[in-house]
Amino acid sequence: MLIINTGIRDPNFTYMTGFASGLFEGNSLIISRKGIELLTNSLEYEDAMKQRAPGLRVVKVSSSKQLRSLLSSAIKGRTIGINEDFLPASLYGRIRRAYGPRKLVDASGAFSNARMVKDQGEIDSIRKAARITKAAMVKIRNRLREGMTEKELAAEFDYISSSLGSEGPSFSTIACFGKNSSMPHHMPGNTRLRKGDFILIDAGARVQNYCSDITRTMIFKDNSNARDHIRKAEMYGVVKEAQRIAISMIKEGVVASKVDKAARDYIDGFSKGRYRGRFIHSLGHSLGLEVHDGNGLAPGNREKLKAGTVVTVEPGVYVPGFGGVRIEDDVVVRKHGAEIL
Ligand SMILES: [Mn+2]
Repeated sequence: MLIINTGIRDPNFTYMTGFASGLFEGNSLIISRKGIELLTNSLEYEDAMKQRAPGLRVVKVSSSKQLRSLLSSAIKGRTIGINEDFLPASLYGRIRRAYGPRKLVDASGAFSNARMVKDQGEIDSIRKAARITKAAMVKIRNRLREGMTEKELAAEFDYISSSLGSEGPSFSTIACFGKNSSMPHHMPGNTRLRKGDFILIDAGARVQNYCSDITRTMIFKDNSNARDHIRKAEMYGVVKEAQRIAISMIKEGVVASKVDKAARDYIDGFSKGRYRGRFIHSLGHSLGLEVHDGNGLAPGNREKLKAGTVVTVEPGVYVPGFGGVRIEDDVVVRKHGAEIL
């Protein structure tokens, strides 16, 4: 198999090397029955040698001619697995033309299967990342002030998260005020925080490259409009209960779509269907080196949950023009239940 990074690292490069730091721009990884070989350059060589695990051979390539000859001898006439989910079409074409493989086959499925079930070290990293994000969610409460913008809140959240030990956000922090919270992927803008507003924060940290993904929804101070406040509290309660139902069902062997359905049925059936159809995305996704690391708790997913898989559980209720509530936690599927990270 051949993994080639572009300006960003292929997540499978990270998976195979375990490298926490360094960019390894344009570097190649050749994986064969003989072992793993990293073709790097003088820019990254020291970083590679420092982090090198036993079994990884590091080759410092000093010229493009040398690189071409190394790649050619590895590829020519052979069937090569590549990651079609990552490799740009331009690079794919160049490999085919320049190195004459017998065949290029997609290995992305094999990688995602291997990555799906986590070992204890991987789970520990996700747990640390989840704890950082949850601690930041608590700390941010003291920074909330009337008139602040969503952008300011997102920036302060990222600062707190970094100071608690995150290597960086696992995706762009989502912060929504008021009715903006009815849009699940709203990007923080210049909307200012007002009394009685929903505050929805969806954010994640990275530890040893592993991601967390947590959402919390709050109501900012009390609202003079008591009817709106009761409605918001009700929405929160519905989502919280849907999440509880879903988490209580999760264990090894349960069909993924059934967990989604249980949460969805509860939301749809609440109070004669007051929120029917207001849960507009799937219940959760697999989490790991990437925020969306593979199949998850989605309506169409007939797979049975495997022990050691990490998934998000994130029901939501969205009422356009009014606001939305989402609550998201990360859990490990275990033999007899879910472990909340
Ligand atoms: Mn998520």
